Amino acid sequence: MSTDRKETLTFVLNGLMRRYKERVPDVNHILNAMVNEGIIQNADEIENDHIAFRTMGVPQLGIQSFEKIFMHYGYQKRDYFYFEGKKLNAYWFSPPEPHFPRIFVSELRIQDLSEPAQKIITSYTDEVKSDPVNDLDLNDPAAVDAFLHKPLWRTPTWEDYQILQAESEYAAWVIYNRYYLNHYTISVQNLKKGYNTLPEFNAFLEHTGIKLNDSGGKIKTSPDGGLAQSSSVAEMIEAEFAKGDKHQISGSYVEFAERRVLPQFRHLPPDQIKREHLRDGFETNNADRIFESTFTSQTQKQ
Ligand code: OOG
Ligand code: NI
Repeated sequence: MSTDRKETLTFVLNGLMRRYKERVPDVNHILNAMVNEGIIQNADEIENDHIAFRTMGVPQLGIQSFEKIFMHYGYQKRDYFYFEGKKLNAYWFSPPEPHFPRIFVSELRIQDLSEPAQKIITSYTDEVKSDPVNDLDLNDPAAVDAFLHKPLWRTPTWEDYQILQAESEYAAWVIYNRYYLNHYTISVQNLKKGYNTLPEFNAFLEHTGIKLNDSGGKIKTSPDGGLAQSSSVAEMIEAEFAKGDKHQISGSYVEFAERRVLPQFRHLPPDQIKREHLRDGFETNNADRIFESTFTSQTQKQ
């Protein structure tokens, strides 16, 4: 990969993280608590396991459009996931170099929704006449940064938001939040002893006042035991809808992941363990529950 592309990717990721930290005060709350606890000396030591985005699955948008951004920087498309109940498709993308985060991108299967919900969504997405990524100069870091943070369609009405939310919490999230970073993920397996497993790290998080998504239990574990994930409940943001209506809605959240050493590498001494020796990828049943971090069933729970 050329230096330019790597630099552009770094710029784009930094821009995403900057807005994300502003929108999700839990991020700095957790990082400060980790420093105070002596788990890390400073925030750059954190390994970001992956970041995630959500999209509307209409022909000119969706994964097929969005993925072109990160594939241009050397990301590779990996496994497909299908979420029947939530009416979603997703893929994960592996990074060009191991210090960059993996990316998880999902899209709403619009055609699986009711006729009225489809009409509402396309009334917004039809404003995007053609795939906007085709018109984007992917070698221009500022242009890509601006694209990821600009509205793709008009500001939704509160009424449309509520109708969508009653049928699909995911649809409501995307109609307002669009390509804002949905979450980043703190890797726990390389933290210091006492905090490097998910049960231990979660105990620390809850002690600092973080509310965890408990759908399917606070820790979601893959059947092979190699990938354990938890997430915070999304923080509420003040959203301004059409006609100046203001309401509190779900913003973004933080995830925590523990990847275990693959069986064939368990004989290696701990100081020789690298990313390629760990369980990679994602897990459908874990992901299915993690999506609910922005759902009312979690955010309105006392
Ligand atoms: C993504 C949920 C899935 C994971 O790591 O499996 C996920 C989302 O909420 O958009 O992040
Ligand atoms: Ni995730």
